Amino acid sequence: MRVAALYDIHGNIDALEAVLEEIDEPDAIVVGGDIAWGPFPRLTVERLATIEIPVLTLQGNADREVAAGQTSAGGWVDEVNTWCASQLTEEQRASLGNLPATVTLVGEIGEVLFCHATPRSDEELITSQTPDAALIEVLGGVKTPIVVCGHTHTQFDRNVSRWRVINAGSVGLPNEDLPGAYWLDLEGDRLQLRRAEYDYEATASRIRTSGCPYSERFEDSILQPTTAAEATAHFESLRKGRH
Ligand SMILES: [Mn+2]
Repeated sequence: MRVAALYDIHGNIDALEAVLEEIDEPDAIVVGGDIAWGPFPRLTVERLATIEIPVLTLQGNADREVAAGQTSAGGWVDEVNTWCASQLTEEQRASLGNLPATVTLVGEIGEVLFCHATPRSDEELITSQTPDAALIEVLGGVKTPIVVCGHTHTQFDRNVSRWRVINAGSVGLPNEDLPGAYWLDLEGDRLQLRRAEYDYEATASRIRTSGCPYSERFEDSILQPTTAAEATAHFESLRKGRH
């Protein structure tokens, strides 16, 4: 079995195209949620619908919020959310609202559970630096030995207790040391964290004229992403604040 996991595309159609060009005839694609919220919501949703190999799509927090037309975050995030919702048809929004939270696949590597943030939540924060005890608490009831997640937009691959936890990274809005479209290639018993390149300057200029509010924020994060270390430290401080 070969599976390409494409997480957190976030309306970045060019990044999605770059990954689709790089993937080598997988048996299936798992789209790990947070599809439309970003500069090209409609193009992204429509492109995913044209893929001819089986696509299993999960719901991320942003998909849930775009479908509902509101976010819990408020501020600029909510403004972008309202705009994204306005770019989609009612049918496209309804389908974002109806996606499953998790999917499980079985391959040579064993059973793999795909979720957006954690198996129990579409917005809980876990990172490469989350202490083992906290991660074990999050994974408590999970029977599947391999868990693939996203949401925090930084790739990692770690073992804790009886689990292997992999963050597939973000296709469209990575928090990584280099720009790129980050994804996970699962082939047989091998898991490979990958990065595709595309023309970041061209994408940034395209975003500038997309009509998406706060377009400069998207341009900046594509040209010069928040680094993995900065993002991880930020998410760890938020995570500690919640517990
Ligand atoms: Mn998310």
